[in-house]
Amino acid sequence: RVYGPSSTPSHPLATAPVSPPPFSVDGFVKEFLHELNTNQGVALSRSSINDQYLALASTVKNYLMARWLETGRKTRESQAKTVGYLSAEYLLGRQLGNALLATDLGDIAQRGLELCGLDLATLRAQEVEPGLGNGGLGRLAACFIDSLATMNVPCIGYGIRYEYGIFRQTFVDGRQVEQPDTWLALGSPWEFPHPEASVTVHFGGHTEKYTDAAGTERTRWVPEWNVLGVPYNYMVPGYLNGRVNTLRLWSAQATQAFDLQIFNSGDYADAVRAQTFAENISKVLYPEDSTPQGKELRLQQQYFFVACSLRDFIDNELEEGFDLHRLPERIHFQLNDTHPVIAVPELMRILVDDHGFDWDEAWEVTQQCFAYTCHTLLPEALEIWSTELLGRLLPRHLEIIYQINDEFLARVREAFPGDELRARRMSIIAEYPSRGVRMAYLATVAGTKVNGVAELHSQLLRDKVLPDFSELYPDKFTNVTNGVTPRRFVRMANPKLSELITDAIGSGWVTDLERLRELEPYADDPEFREQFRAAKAWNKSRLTDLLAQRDGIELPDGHLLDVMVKRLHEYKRQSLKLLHIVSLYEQVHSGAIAAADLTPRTVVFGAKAAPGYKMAKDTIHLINKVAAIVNADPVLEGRLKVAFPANYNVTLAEKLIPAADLSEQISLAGMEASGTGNMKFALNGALTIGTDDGANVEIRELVGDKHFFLFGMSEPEVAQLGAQGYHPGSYYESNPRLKAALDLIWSGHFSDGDRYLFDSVVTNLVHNDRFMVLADFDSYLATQAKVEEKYADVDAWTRSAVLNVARSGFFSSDRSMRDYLKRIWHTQPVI
Ligand code: B1N
Repeated sequence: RVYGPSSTPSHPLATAPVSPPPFSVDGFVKEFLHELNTNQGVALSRSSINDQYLALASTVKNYLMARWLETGRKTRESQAKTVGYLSAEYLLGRQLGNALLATDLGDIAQRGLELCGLDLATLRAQEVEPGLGNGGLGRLAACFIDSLATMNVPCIGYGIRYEYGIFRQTFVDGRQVEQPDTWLALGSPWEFPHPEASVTVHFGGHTEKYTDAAGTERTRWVPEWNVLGVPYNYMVPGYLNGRVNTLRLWSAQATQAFDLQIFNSGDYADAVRAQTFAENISKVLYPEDSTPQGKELRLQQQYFFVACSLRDFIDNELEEGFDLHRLPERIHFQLNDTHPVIAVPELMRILVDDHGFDWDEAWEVTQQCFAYTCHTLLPEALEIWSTELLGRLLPRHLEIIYQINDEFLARVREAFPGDELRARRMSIIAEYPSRGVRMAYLATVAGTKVNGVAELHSQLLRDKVLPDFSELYPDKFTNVTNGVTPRRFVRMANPKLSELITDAIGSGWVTDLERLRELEPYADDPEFREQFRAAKAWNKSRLTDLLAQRDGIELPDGHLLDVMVKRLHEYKRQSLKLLHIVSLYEQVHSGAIAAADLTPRTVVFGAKAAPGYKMAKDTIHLINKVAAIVNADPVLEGRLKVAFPANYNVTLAEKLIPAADLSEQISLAGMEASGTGNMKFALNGALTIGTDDGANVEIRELVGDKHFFLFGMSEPEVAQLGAQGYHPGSYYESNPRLKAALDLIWSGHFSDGDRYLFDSVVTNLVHNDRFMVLADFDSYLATQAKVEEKYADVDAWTRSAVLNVARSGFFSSDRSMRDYLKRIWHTQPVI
């Protein structure tokens, strides 16, 4: 192994710190050229942009290296408890800009590259972002590890190094077509593979009873096949604080034993197939969001990365001489949704089968090592693994889960004697519609804490999803409202606004976002407002340039920029935004309103649909069709425009969000667990039009009703309407404006006369409408009218925008991390 004392030689130089290159333009240039020549093997005059980007990345890494090694030493020495963040997704975004910011090398790099005749922005644009996540859940993990590094908290992020991340979205005739994300193709300068520290992960087979030397009956797992997990380390630099934490992502490889066995049977082709089979495990990210797929490969992925990660941490502990009974003092594993929950029986297996713990002792330790974050309320998003599949893939783990469940149900029966219905409801094993393991229940039983991701979500989690559990363990439940990193999403993405803020209140806000409060008085300062508008205008023109070059989209000047970017999902209600657009179009063409009376508005969509989610893909197709008609319409020229750049990702978000005037957060109340895009928009000075859902509730409370456009039913109203029976058809019949918009789509107006193309979308809304789009339509349009009224008053609008920034400091992921530290992990920064 590479880690640990056994591999540390005693030579005095062994612990000498490496020194970073000199922090000067000359030092930088020297290092850059050295990297270009020695790593890329080219002279500057013969180098490609990719060579230059890779050399620049290496140069910046060299500045971080001493700090990374020093962080490792300090953490070991302090013996502090570490946070082990277990997540199947990390949606990191580009690394270079963030590393330059964390090291304060931006200016030096820019000047140094200029001396070489190169342009920093061009090299930055060469980076392909690691898209190892789908949406909010993966991006949240990336924000959290950024905050922990910045706050000097020891953390190791564990996950999967997918060879293909989230697909690249293209549009062909308005339809989504997925292309593989080849993020590794041009080199991956940010990772450090350690094949010598690989871990073997077992699958399949059966279990056996045996009697050990002490005469105790024990169980062992006799697995059938295995794969290797190869760790790849990534630096997670804190902001200007010298700390660099580690993200360790696992890649699957065939083990030699596996190959040889088949190889010896003489079938070369089979041996190669075996290798492909093993490597499939980390091949591709499942592109589902909020609705996981119950596929065998997905369970393999989950167990693969969790087994590697536990093994990695535990082996290290043993090498450093720690006793596994003390594991809870050394680590708290945070389970990012149910995807890593198989870690619970895995830790039990390690302690009981591999280290001879007795069951109760092992359960005591295990229970203290985990906490669980739930990210959803959608029933279909709660993972249940069939016992047939689990038993086939992980027979020992299924036995352990049964035993955990037996003891848990005994406890339930003790607490509620005679209440057999309750015991059945709470069983970790579901019996209907078929036998399966409810991973959320397992996590709740096993963890020290269960948290939701916004106040409303945590309350609904307690009251509606896990009510029996919150009755049994009232103290287990807590809330931690999500947050976003101000480094990437304000300081880096919005340099003009950052400069303005820093000029006004100093630079402390970057690591202490509540200090944005000090901006409040500036909302009444006309000169500040003018500068604030200038920053917004700069962001819009930067976006205009980008979209022209990236997508051939032309953004008109001077429009209200109305942005809805997030995964395409029925509950998020992109269809409501679309009906708004269609209705404006219809009203103008039916003569109900004059085009000249419309507030000039450009609506920007960004959304990927899960490849198997038909309704979502149809909605994308319809948005593109409506956009084509609206944008080509001379009557609406200069008044209404719809832009749908393909392949929305972190990189695009960084340019799009700072340019927005209006943030669309229009999910049906009670459906969006938190949302984090909503926070990014508010922090960048957009006003929100939103329902009382997820973190919108807290945004509105903080920024104030006057600076937030609330519409739609509240969660209790939604529940009531559902209970009394919701009939979307009655809204269609009774609201002429709504009917006209839906009929226009139905008539084939946006589909070259084809009445059937979007029939499923419209029929679904009129006859089913699970997310009550029609019920909220009226309120949404009325509130959009208020948006327009306010937008006409430039000063009032800007004032509200400034106050949105000033009052959104709460939504820093630093604050989220402080809450986790206090309420869940009980660990301290290491200085
Ligand atoms: O997690 C985000 C929240 O801000 C969003 O409201 C929430 O929708 C999102 C299975 C998920 N919940 N569940 C998922 C993703 C992938 C997958 O395979 C579920 N993502 C969320 C952060 O808390």
